[in-house]
Amino acid sequence: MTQMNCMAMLLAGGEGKRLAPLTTTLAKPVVPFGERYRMIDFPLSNCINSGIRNIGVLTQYLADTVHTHIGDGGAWLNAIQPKHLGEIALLPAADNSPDGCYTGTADAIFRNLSYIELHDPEHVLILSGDHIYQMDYRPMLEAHIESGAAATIAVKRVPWHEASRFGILNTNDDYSVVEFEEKPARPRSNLASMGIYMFRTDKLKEVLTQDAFNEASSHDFGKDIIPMLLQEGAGLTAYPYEGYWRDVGTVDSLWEAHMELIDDTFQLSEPYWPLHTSYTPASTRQNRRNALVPDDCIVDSHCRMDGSAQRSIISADVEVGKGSLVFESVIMPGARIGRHVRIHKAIIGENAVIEDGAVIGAPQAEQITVIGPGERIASGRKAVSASRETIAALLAG
Ligand code: ADQ
Ligand code: ADP
Repeated sequence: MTQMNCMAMLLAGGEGKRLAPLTTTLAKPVVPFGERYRMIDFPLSNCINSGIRNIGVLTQYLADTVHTHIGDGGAWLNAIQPKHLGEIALLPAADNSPDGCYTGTADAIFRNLSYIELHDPEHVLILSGDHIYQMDYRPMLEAHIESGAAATIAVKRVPWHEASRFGILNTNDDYSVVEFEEKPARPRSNLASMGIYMFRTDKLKEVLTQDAFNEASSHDFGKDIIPMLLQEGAGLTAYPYEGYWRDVGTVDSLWEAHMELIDDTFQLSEPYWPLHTSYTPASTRQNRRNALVPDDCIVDSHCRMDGSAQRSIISADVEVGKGSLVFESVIMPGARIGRHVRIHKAIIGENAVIEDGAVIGAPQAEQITVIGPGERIASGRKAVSASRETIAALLAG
């Protein structure tokens, strides 16, 4: 693939309400993942590893938190040779839309068509900022070019009980898309759109311009653009992806993806597919007690682990005090866990402080307990997510 025939536009402006309280002070794409990465590191690294080095990052909600993480893009662009080739450009709604906001994902790209024209690629890859996967986009581009499609959608089978949170489609044997429904209440298939689209640039411009003048449209790829392409009979092809992929837009899926990481269902970084990030641990001290940590945990080398843990992620710059037990939980970077704390089935946000003797979550809890970034749980306090029964009882009055 030559440098110039494909560029990427990465949608990183969504609010991520379903990840609250992790997204109260952070945009969803920069929510931590693994022991020292953030979600957006996955699509950015995938681009760099696939040879795509011109990337526009569209930001809106808490845009500064994304901008701070990306900086000048050097962490990704300079990770492989030749250094400084290409660019990662920040495209905030505040600067690129007349009223200072993108009204939807399609509007976000529409408002930045001039940025795409500047690079003049033949194809544009549209990506989300909240997916955990290691995908080589080159075979998708090849399949897209070979089929001659106006647009190609990456697809994957998902568990049936999750199908209604995705765009669901049906294809012919040749992978041409014959049916598409965005988040159907009663899905007729479990073949899901991964929200990853490869467009011929001329077709992208045409369809976005047409959509911009449609007042009835919500200017969203899943709700408006894909159904419109299908309706007008434009060539729409599916590209089946076999590797690990997870949309981590909900607390449950974020926790489950971390447990899959522990179970070795996938690796964060492979020699042939490195994961790059700009995060550098604040503490320079290496954790010498790592040898004592059981195999079923991922413990960053820059943390202070004086407690015990099972099936958990202990991130960079975390401190866990003596006598504390962390079970099936994710402790995000910089969190401080005091002594004799019990944590079960929880996600502890960045820089949260859990004081001595506090109890977070419960062994048999149905729900994941989430402590927000910077939140403080006082000594001896209990914090447990309400069970479904309790919530049902509260709602019933
Ligand atoms: P959702 O995941 O619901 O469905 P959406 O909320 O539109 O997709 O977000 C997609 C990406 O765009 C996210 O990275 C989000 O942060 C970003 N985004 C949202 N609004 C934005 C805005 N105004 N400006 C900039 N960025 C914005 C989509 C598809 C489904 C598909 C799933 C797969 O619509 O068909 O199945 O992705 O995860
Ligand atoms: P949630 O977890 O709340 O579903 P998303 O980021 O996925 O969070 O956004 C939900 C919906 O709201 C999507 O359809 C998205 O396009 C839309 N949306 C998100 N942010 C904005 C925004 N700033 N302006 C307009 N629409 C938005």
